[in-house]
Amino acid sequence: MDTKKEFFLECYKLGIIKFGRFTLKSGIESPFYVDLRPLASDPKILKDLANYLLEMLPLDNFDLICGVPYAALPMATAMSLESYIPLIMKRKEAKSHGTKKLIEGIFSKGQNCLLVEDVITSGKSLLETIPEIENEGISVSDIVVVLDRQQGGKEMLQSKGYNVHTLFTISEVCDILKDEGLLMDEEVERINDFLRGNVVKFKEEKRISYEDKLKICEHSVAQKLLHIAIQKKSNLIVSADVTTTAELLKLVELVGPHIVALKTHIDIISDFDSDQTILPLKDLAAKYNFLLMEDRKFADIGNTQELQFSMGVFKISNWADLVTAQVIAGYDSLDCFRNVGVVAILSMSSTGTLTDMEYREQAVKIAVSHPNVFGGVAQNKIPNELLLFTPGVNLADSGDGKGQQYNTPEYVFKKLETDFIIVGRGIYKSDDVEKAALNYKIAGWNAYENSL
Ligand code: 5BU
Repeated sequence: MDTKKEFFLECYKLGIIKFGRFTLKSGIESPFYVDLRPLASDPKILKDLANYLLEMLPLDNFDLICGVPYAALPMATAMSLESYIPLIMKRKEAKSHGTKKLIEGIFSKGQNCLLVEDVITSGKSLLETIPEIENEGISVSDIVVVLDRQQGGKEMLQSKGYNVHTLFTISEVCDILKDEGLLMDEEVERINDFLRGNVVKFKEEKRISYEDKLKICEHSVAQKLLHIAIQKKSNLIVSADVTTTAELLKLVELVGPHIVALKTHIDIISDFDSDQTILPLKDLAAKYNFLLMEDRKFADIGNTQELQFSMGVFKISNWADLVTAQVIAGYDSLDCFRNVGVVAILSMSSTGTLTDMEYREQAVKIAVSHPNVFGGVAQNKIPNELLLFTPGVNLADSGDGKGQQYNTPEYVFKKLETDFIIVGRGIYKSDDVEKAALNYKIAGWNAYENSL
């Protein structure tokens, strides 16, 4: 094995190139991602790298060395130490006080400086850096780069009269990795496609089926829901946001055969009565084989939630199979939900919701680690070990004028890989409630199957 190849493989072990699917700053999707900063953490590699780079260069031409911040700074320093060519440093931004200098170190006008860069892509950032050095009266004739991503940067700079020396190109690196069995043909093809300037096609990741979910979602309520979904060929949850017991029971008679769960806001039922409301509801749940999901969105300290869950008028703990809860009060606040499954609110469907990415990340951490939680309500993908419930689903409308935002079943299955759709007004406000429920059931099931 030649030594340059061996050297690259040593570098590769530090994790400087990753293959997969990455979104670049430009928004373009790339099949690989390069970050050479880890090289500086291995002194032997950094020293060898400096020597490899120096070997390629007409060293007598240079009075100074300068690295483009930040990744190339340690590389330029190491090259200076190995070659005794003095180092200057370029700031990323001029100091806001004092000398306002952009270039630090000892230099004089007319000197020629070797510029060091870790990776060259389009060459645009180098083109911005060079004048900042030239403005100090220093000339730049040569640029040395560790890895050329082969996206036109080298050619562009050469056309402007700069000599660009590159240690590795991405094609060369792919060949080495392919030889070593570290890269599959398919990946190499994708990379070549990308380098040719084509939009790269990644295999659409497939969502996992309800059968596979059964293997990873162990909570008993998750198991029950998944079994019902498979049995009834339905992923529909109807949100029964009606306000009297009679309306509620009438609605359930119509939608019961088509749903996996009925979602209630039990506190909007004006004539609530445990015997009149809950007993018949439980009978219907047994008759049509669906679960009862109380969308209480608990959001208090554990002690208060415990009381809200089991006491008061509604005694939710007596009848709900699953409840929704915020995780805002922290992990321990969820301990009180015994003998019930908890679906954590991870993000909301309404305009201006505060559930930004940072919140969601923290919320997901609690949800996956708490044994009472088996699912999440969200408008985004969540880890496979949780079941995803998505409200804000409507086939006819895109919003309700009060902040609600709707998507279609097709969209939420394909894009969010949801497991269950929650539909309220799309069904209970329909002229033909039963037909609407059946339509949503079919649309949801087709969307699920299409997303597999
Ligand atoms: P709709 O009529 O389909 O818009 O009803 C949606 C239901 O889902 C309603 O009961 C809401 O309280 C519930 N919901 C929601 O719409 N969006 C969310 O982010 C959450 C719950 Br959490």
